[in-house]
Amino acid sequence: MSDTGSNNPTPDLSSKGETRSGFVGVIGAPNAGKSTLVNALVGQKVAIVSAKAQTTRARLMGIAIAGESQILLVDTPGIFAPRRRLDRAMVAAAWAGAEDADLVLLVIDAAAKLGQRAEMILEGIKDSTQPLMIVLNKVDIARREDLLTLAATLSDRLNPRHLFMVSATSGDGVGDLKQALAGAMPEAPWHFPDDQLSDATERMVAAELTREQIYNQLHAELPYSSVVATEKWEDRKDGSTVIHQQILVDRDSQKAIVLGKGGTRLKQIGQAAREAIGEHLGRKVHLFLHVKVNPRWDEDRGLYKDIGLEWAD
Ligand SMILES: Nc1nc2c(ncn2[C@@H]2O[C@H](COP(=O)(O)OP(=O)(O)OP(=O)(O)O)[C@@H](O)[C@H]2O)c(=O)[nH]1
Ligand SMILES: [Mg+2]
Repeated sequence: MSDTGSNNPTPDLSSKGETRSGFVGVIGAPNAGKSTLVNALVGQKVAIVSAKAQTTRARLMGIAIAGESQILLVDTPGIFAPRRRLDRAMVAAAWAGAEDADLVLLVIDAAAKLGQRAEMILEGIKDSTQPLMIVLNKVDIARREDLLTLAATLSDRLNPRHLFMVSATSGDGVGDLKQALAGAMPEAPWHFPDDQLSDATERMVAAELTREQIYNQLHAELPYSSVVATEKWEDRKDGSTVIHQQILVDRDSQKAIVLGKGGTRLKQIGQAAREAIGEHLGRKVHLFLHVKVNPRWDEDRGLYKDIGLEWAD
């Protein structure tokens, strides 16, 4: 993942009017591959990814550079019919990511049917005023005839500026997409230093990396019933960092699952997360995970701020 807060100055090409920079709202149904695609465009992992739907919870910006263009990719939570307050906040964050953008990039899972969720999004963006590009993702596992039908249907209904067929995992077609995005950015000075890859703070990234392990190592509904909060962060003189994170779950039975037999599951989650966080920070990390039951974490305003979400009424 990227490092943030760099002090490097932005190259001063702006005075000659040569640079381009703008925001791309990356939206789509859960699991369409938005975060994988943002990582592929940036060229580094800035967003966590999992095989489970509803992995991304808050907006996160990944920064890609192509020639003189700085492409600010706003990865958003998948759009679905919200139930809980957290769901509402996630869906609101997704639409806000599209509203504020210079261009909307709609990501469709070409290996799945255009379901109810995709329909909801098509309805939602049909009247948006920004230019639209469509990505049919997962071409590596989609059927060719489905791709052609899907492309025709979507072009007909949404009249996008471009439609791309890509595989975010293999990288197929991603270069062409990046070039098109670069060319579509408005002329503007770069908004961020040229070595910054994301807008997430180290704390947020660390919490996300632990959550990614929860998604990867635990099954069923558990990931959706949990949240990772940072309790304590200490950068030590010896160059290492001590991080205490709390994993909040809804129920006692879930706490038992996260802990595993004799605490083995939590240990594995902690080990994998510590390695990932250490690699991201580029220094030694001491990670302490605490599991706490709080059936009302979903209603805790402070937590929303912690994970980068607006409180949804
Ligand atoms: N075969 C294949 N799998 C892909 C591709 N792109 C993404 N995936 C997989 O699809 C799953 C979901 O990917 P994510 O990037 O987390 O999807 P997302 O749209 O960000 O999902 P949410 O954050 O839940 O909305 C992961 O298992 C990815 O590895 C692709 O091009 N081909
Ligand atoms: Mg995602």
